[in-house]
Amino acid sequence: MFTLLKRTAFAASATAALRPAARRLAHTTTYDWEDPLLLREQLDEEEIAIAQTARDYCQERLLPRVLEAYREEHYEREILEEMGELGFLGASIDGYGCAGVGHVANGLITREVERVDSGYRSGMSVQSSLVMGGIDEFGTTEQKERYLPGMAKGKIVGAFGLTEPNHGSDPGAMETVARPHSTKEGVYLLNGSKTWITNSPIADVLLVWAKLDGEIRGFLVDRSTAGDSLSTPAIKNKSGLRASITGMIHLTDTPVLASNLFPHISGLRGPFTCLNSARYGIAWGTIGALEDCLARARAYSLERKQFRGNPLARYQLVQKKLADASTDVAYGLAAALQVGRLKDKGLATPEMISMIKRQNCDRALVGARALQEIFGGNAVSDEYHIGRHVANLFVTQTYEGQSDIHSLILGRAITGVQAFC
Ligand code: TGC
Ligand code: FAD
Repeated sequence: MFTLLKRTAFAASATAALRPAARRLAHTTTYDWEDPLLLREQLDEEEIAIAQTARDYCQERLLPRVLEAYREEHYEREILEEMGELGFLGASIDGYGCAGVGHVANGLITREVERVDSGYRSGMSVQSSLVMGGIDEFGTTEQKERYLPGMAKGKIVGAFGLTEPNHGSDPGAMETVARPHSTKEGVYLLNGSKTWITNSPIADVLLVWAKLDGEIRGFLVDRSTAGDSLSTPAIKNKSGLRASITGMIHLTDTPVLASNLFPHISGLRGPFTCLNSARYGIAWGTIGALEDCLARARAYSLERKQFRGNPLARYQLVQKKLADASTDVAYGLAAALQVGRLKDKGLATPEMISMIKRQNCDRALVGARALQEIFGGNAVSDEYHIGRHVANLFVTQTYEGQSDIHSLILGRAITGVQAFC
């Protein structure tokens, strides 16, 4: 059994429990297509053990469920509880039952989850980075004590409501508003709609960003006290991310106690601080998805024979597709690792995160799409998994700031000139 809870205990028990795994990850001096630039040499023992724990769980417990989940567009809430048991949720947070591991270890977990499916990573990211991270950063002690331990176990599910039907890339123009209740002291009423919200139909607590006196503020909308004034219908028939659950948030005079307002943060810095952490996770995760595509395409190309009994892998055009994807994997991991190390030292900037989010999402999508061609007609069968990754990776390139938006963030940092307006 593998658990991350208790950082020091984890390293000790993992060493014994994961000995066969450690052998698999042992040093080699020959070129290793699964780790071309020897990422593992840059990791410490604890990070290697955590990565292996995550890989074992994801391959043994998530992979067998994903096809059915994707077909049925069904997300099992229990997955968050399983992840909670292993310490995956809010893994970088200290205290409140969280594992308190470093940002690189957290990234390695994300990579393993998305190696199976971006939707599973999405459910975990929203819980961990966007909601638990937000509460940890901006919540009161009382808010942290009320929500974080249950969220770390996956017993309380969170959602993050920023995007609206009329405002996606420009959340600063949001229309959702909060106003003090006219008769009840210490109560706010929220009105508005959020859309494309991961986890919203199953969420117990929804971190909703709304304007109070014209300023963006963060409210923890608790389903247990919101009653019928809150509705969170699922958005069905998605063409990607079908193994995660996505919905809307409708607020009609929804009461929120003043004690559920983040007291000291206003403006877009609030939601964007949460997004920095989630975007960093996506940079690791999308490379995990590309690695899965690469491994599957390689295996297929070695097995499938065309023209005088030759395996596809013999053909130069096929090898180029594999080489391109492999290079993007290696570069993507190296960049994510560098930003993770800087994050651990407090030296990462939002622009660095925009750079790796954009590049890794874009390259993973391009790479997966090229590798898909190797499967020929079989790519259309979901049992080959590649089409699912391609559809998912389009979404990862879109949410948490579409790639072109990250280009503009970088362009602004390079030139000092604002291109959004
Ligand atoms: P701008 O003038 O750039 O900034 C306004 C204020 O925000 C601060 N800020 C940041 N703070 C911390 N981290 C960051 N990354 C920050 N970026 C900006 C900034 O310093 C400023 O603070 P202050 O105190 O001076 O007011 O604002 P803008 O309106 O010009 O922003 C433009 C832009 C493009 C940067 C921004 O709107 C943007 O990034 N748009 C993309 C929207 C987005 O990412 N939405 C994500 C929704 S959540 C989601 O998709 C979850 S999916 C999860 C899953 O399922 O995995
Ligand atoms: P738009 O903002 O309408 O953009 C459309 C296109 O125009 C994009 O290509 C964009 O790059 C481009 N564009 C926009 N402005 C400019 C400009 N100034 N210059 C050049 N190009 C521009 N949101 C949440 O708040 N919480 C969630 O949990 C969440 N989960 C999601 C889950 C899924 C499955 C999906 C699909 C989305 C989710 N989102 C979530 C929403 C997501 O963040 C938005 O879809 C994303 O920010 C883009 O906004 P939009 O869809 O409104 O596109």
